[in-house]
Amino acid sequence: MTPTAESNSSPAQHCARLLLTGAGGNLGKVLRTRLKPYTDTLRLSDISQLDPATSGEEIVPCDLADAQAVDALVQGVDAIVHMGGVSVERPFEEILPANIQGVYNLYEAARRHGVKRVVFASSNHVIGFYRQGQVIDADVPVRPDGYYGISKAFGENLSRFYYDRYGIETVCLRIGSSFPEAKDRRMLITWLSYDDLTQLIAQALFTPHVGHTIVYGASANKESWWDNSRAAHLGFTPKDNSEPFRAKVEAQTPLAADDPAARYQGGAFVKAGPFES
Ligand code: NAI
Ligand code: 15L
Repeated sequence: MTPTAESNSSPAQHCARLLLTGAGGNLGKVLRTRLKPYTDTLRLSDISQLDPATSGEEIVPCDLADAQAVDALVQGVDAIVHMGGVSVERPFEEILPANIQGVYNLYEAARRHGVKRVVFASSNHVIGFYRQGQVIDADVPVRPDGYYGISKAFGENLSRFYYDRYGIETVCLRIGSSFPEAKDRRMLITWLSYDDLTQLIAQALFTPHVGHTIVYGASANKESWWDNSRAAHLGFTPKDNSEPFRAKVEAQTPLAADDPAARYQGGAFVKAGPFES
């Protein structure tokens, strides 16, 4: 059984100190509660101010772009769930420090402090320029749909290097759309419920041998563009699906068929920019 926030994790799904970056973000706030059963101490970090620590928590504020601060942040943890960074398409100058320098700082700190497992929040925007309807697995060449997607591809490649060179295991989660509800037609396919996200992270943290794994993060939706057979060893078995949102979504006027947001898997991200002032 996969533990939930209401049940205790099994000894095999538990660690002494777990670091969650991006703890002040949308998913970070959800995971702050849901990851507690998996650890004695949940170390929470963000560049933004967090609610004060409660029992079993510690707060370590940190800018991921600050190498020294990241080194201190990572010291003493057993595993890392890395959700922090810029989470949408933005000018490259904003992406660079948080997502590129930041993920490098994190892996360098993990190497120095002997952390052996990272769960990295990648994104579907690594493959955003594949056509909607095309089914792809995690071995296809990346086709990022912007600087944000490029930064996530960098994180995937960096983590592969840190596995090959230093044996740090990483599961890269190519998360689809993790929100309370599927909000549009694309999200009927890309939606990942919070319960399924939590299960995916637990499997990524505690499956014994993951090496370097890339897995798509979507619930068991009626339609899927993503084939997770390459990540079957994680045993990720999504339980939810987006059908409860279908009627509300299908009442919306559809995008024109030739709208790039309706043609490509990355949706509206493929139309963002350029960012000249
Ligand atoms: P979010 O934007 O709500 O949270 C990101 C957090 O990172 C924020 O609290 C922000 O303050 C923090 N952050 C930004 N720059 C930072 C820096 N330089 N140093 C330290 N912290 C910094 O994003 P959300 O939705 O919670 O996503 C979490 C992660 O999952 C992100 O990495 C995002 O790219 C990824 N993801 C999320 C998806 C979703 O559907 N929510 C889909 C695909 C990927
Ligand atoms: C992402 O990577 C973003 O972080 C999130 O805010 C959504 O836009 C999601 O992808 C998506 O593609 O729906």
